[in-house]
Amino acid sequence: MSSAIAKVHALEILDSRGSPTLRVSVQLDNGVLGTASVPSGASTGENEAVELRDGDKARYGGKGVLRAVANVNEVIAPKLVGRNPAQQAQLDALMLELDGTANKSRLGANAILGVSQALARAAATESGLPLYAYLGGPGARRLPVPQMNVINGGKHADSSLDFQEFMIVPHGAASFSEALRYGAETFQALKGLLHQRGLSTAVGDEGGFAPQLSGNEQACELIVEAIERAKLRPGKDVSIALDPASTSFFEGGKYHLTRSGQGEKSAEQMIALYRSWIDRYPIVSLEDGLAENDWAGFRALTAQLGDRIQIVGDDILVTNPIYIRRGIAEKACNAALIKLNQIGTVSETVDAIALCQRAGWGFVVSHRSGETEDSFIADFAVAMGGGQIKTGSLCRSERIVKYNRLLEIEDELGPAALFGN
Ligand code: 2PG
Ligand code: MG
Repeated sequence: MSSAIAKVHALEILDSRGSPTLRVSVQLDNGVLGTASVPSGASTGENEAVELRDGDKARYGGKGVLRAVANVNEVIAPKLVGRNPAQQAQLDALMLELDGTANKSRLGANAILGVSQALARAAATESGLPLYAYLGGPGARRLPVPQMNVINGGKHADSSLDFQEFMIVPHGAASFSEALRYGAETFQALKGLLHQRGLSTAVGDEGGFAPQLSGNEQACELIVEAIERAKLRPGKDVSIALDPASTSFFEGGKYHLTRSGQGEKSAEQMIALYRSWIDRYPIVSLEDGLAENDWAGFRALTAQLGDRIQIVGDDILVTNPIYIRRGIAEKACNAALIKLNQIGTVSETVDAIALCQRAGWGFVVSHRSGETEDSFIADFAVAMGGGQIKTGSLCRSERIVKYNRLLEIEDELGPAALFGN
């Protein structure tokens, strides 16, 4: 006899930016407990599922989540009590039905996701399996190559950079733990380099440095130098991934590189810029190189550069099967960023990934810029087996907790562990 859900309870907690979010716990009648905390983005896509906030300016500047908390405790919980926690798909569908909107705006995707993830945790514990094995089955053993955001700009930092994320990708390592070391050593080398040049080593939202550089390109130069300083080989041991998050500087049909003083550019000019960078720097992946509604631009970008690097859609696809299907049909990208809270349930996220897999696309399981001490995505990345994760820099515990969880999983798998894609 499997255990039934006895209690579902949500609490308002704070995320890594000090903004409110939810923690949800699901308790079973045999005492097993599963908890999950919900992340929050800053550079959000307009088609993401709705993060329900109170709008009451008297609390947290309107960012409180007490309505979402109440939706869990008063609307969702009574419907889940007595149900079997292992019925993830049915329970996720039940919450969608309770919500009744296309974008989860009634109950809030934050409320629904917290419950969905806590259910998975409780069911995993109940079944005696670690989360990655419960969600991924007995074959789940592929540790992901991390995209580590070591220089922050855009909406994540007050730096001089228009582009949001300059990441290092230690794909040349033989194992996850070795890759983590490559990343951490490059991060420390970069710190030394910035310090030496009199540049700030203060960090942005995802723990990457946020210096005042002369332009976006200088970030790539510094990273290559840091990789070499760490006695690693650029392009062989460690490469570069970019997430310009271009939606955030797109206005009136143009890309405005205002902060760096590079003026305004058309989609074609942006593609030319990326091509020139790819020629000169070891770039392997480009996420949101163009804005979320620039489908024509994305098609051109993928047609021109998609055979050289991974073209990842984040804001344009929002982990939503509707947009991923369109992206596949139009060849707008060749990979998707996967964020559970963009779509709002574990089941729908798994569906989104299945679409990518069937199309031969890559996918990158990702954190948000506002995170918590929850390491769910580490297990989720191994469960889904795509071989890629993006979870921030090599400092700040809300980022490191994911890396440390991956180390634990690697250790547990022992020689069965695989690395990369
Ligand atoms: C992104 C994310 C995560 P945010 O654009 O990929 O790095 O940022 O969570 O602010 O949307
Ligand atoms: Mg992005």
